Amino acid sequence: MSNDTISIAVSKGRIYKEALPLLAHAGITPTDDPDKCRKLILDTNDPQVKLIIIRATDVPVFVNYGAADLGITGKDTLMEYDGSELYEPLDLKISPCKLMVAGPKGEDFLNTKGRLRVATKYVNTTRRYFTERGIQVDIIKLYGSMELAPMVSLSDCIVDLVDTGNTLKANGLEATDHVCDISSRLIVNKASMKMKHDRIKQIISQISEAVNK
Ligand code: PRT
Ligand code: MG
Repeated sequence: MSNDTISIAVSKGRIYKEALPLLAHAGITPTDDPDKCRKLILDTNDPQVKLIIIRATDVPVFVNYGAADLGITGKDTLMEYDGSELYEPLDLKISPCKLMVAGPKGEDFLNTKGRLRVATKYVNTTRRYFTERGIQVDIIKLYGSMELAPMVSLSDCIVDLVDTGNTLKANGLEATDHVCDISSRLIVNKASMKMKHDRIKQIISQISEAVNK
């Protein structure tokens, strides 16, 4: 992409949809609909700005390597990614939820199990959380449907995102401990911040205005 183009990697799905009004406030409106076309790079009304629509976990990777100047993804994803070339200047306050420990309803698994088996997509955050509390755990990495793990005795509990709690409830689970609050963040590649400073600063301040409106 040309040197004066700004590319923004956005997590597809709910974060993309909730980010649209914030981007619009910064004068960025996609002219393609990712639900209707197969394009991975979307044009916008600003010929200098492109949106790259990718999986949440890939957003910090693209931005860390400078393949995108800016990125929008969940704090849950960012906590798992160890990138040295990223700034995180803005909490966008969209797609909020909580990262929670959850287990079979009514079971005191923290105190009755020996070495706890925890199924999660969030391996690093989960390890940090239990280590800080002096609790020894075996972590089982899953890529989805974590709620299933305790039901089939794959694990004693899970660490997963919870919004309404309906998914836990429907699967006989309950949240027991709060790991942290989650929302989506704007991230910036450090070199891009230097080289495209004026335009990026402008985008950050316009989005920030929309967040705090
Ligand atoms: O299955 P698919 O990947 O398409 O959808 P997804 O539900 O995983 O959401 P996606 O990928 O579009 O967006 C994921 C990002 O959205 C996460 O990284 C979070 O930052 C943010 N987010 C906010 C959530 C939720 N809320 C959320 N509730 N991501 C996932 N969920 C899931 C949760 O994992 C659980 O399975 O929704 C279910 C719980 O919802 P409740 O309302 O039943 O508690
Ligand atoms: Mg997902």
